[in-house]
Amino acid sequence: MKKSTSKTGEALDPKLQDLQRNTSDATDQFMTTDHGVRINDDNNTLKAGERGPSLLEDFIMREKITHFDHERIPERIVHARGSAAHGYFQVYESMEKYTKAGFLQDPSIKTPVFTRFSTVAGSRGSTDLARDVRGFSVKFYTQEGNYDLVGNNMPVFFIQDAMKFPDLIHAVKPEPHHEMPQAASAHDTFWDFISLMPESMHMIMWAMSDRAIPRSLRMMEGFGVHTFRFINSKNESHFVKFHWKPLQGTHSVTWDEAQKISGKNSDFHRQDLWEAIDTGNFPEWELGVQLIADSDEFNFTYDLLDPTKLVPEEEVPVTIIGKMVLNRNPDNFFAETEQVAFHPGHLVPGIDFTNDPLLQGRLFSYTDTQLSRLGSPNFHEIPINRTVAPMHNNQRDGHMRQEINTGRVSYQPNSLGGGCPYQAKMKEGGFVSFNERVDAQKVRDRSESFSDHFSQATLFFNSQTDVEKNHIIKALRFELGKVETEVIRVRMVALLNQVDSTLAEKVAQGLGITVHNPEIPMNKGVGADANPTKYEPKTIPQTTLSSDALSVIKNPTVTSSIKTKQIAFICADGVCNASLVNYKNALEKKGAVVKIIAPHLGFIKSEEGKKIKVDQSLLIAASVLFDAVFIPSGKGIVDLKESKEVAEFITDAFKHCKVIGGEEEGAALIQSIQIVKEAGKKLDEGVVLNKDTTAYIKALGKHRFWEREELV
Ligand code: HDE
Repeated sequence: MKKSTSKTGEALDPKLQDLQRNTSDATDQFMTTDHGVRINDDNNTLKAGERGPSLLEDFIMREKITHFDHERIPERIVHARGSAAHGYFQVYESMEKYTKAGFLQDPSIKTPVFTRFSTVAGSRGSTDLARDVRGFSVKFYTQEGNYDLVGNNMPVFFIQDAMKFPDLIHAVKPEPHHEMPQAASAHDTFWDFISLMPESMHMIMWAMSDRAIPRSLRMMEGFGVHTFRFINSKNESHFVKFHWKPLQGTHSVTWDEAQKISGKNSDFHRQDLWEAIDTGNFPEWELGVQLIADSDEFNFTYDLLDPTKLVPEEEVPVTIIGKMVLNRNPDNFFAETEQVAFHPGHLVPGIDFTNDPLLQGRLFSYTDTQLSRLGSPNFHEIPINRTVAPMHNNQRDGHMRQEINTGRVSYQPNSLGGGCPYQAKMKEGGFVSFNERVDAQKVRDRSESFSDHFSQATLFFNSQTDVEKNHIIKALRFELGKVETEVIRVRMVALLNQVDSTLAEKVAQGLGITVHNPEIPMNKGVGADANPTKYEPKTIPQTTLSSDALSVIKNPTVTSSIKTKQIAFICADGVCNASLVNYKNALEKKGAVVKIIAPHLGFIKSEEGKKIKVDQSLLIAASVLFDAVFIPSGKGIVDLKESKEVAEFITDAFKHCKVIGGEEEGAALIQSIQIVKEAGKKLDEGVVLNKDTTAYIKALGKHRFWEREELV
């Protein structure tokens, strides 16, 4: 076993390293078979004569091909497309008052984590920039066992009961007859289902918002979604909602950009995460909790067990309790990112579930799915899944068992093994479920307290800025525009009308229909729905409340730091080196990443005769892959006036409200682009022409100039 330190991160805990880095390094080693026999020829099969048939006895060739034939395992049914990294979590202050969880007690302890981000609907090879929810799963390797916080980048979910999950996923996945479309909810079956599920309306607002198209996996919030419990050493319970707040700020791209990025670089998010960690710009999130006393359970207008509801931060503030830093890329995608098995039921003492019926169903699903995905109940022995806590029990055998259990005892109680392994009392760290009183009749039903499907959807819509509202309207027009069955659109617009009448009207306008088409009854097509009236949208007074934390643009986690922002410098032979270097140095000093883009790869020659290395040619680069663009001065820049790629670059950057800067010839070139010309005097401060580097950097700190959308 190789003992190594991370290339960019901190030295690993040696114990964790042994358990989880079952790495092998072939440097200076002979090639062997799987069984250690040195291989003499890896290029030719064993044949009867040079031109003769291959021989069955060629065990070397058979072993190689057999292994290859079995290289694939089933991808995850949901969240198949993912990217992950190692890091650590550290609590700021002891949380002893609320929880006895060991990793939340001591601020000096760094608990190793492995965090996997994912999209939900697409297959393993699908694009990163699909409009979708993002998974946000964190495995904490604590001294008391593994704790998994398996959340999303949105704080609520589409459905209230696990029973509906297969239906939701069947509806959103590519349609079964022709397997289209890939990684997209913009098709009939998804919206058919949603239009008959009013409980999904709050989540639909999130999924149609910019949250569904993040700029980077590093720039997303994360949420535990369900309400959990913290349990302290006195066995007192508090309800808890988990939040991850990115210290890089929360940012999104526009839908037009997302679609173009999918074409230009479908690994955009994966590459961004990898490169940030590789270059030492470790992404960081703070962990926040909303804590609610047990006695306050019923003091809300919604049910804490309902996963389609959030607790507004204005009602219960988020207390920041610690920080996660991701500082090491995986060594091997398959061994780590693909084989990691998360489970909301991986708990440690001090954290417990609630009766949220969606969470309860998940507790069954995650082990069950690993059995078919990883193929054996021994998936906990795969290095990435191993606990760092001592592990002893009487589970035995099964496919691919790694551990060699010694002795004759594999049962409890026993006297032959001295009663080992012992059960642990609560004070010895044994997990004891919270002793919640449950006194009820068996029913297959839903609580009446889950029946308001619209108030928080309205709250979310109310909380958005006009720009964000507009993005939601456009997203709905796009998605429903791709739906071919008219009745589905009509039903959807009627549901949206329960959320916000202006929203419904604007979406309807785009679809060329009217709200409330009286000829089509709401539940037509519902078929054998056992209880259609229950699912029929109820008209309820629309709330006027709003919450700033729900808007990305108003979000307090937005930072003005320009660290890791990608800036395209459009250059050509004859660029002014002084102008280029002045800006490049100023930006790099603040942590931005500058790439030199020119008509051809290799080198260009500046006005001053200096050789400048080109990072990307105009053929490969595109505005959508960058956060901002700058064109330096220089006589040679004038030649770029005829370039269609440059015109498209600036036009897209302008349309997507990005910062555009230029000096002298560069500024003149920008002003000559049609879309900039048309804006005339109405140019905003994001177009920084013939100003100093400070003005450009200040503009970059704003991320986007959304007011420009009106001009476009
Ligand atoms: Fe999952 N979910 N889920 N889910 N989920 C899986 O587990 C499931 C739900 C989430 O990076 C699967 O190992 C059911 C909510 C994430 O590896 C599967 C229900 C939330 C990931 C599964 C839900 C999530 C998964 C597929 C309804 C947000 C990726 C492969 C009761 C809080 C984990 C696997 C990773 C993965 C089932 C609902 C988040 C099939 C039955 C709500 C982030 O077991």
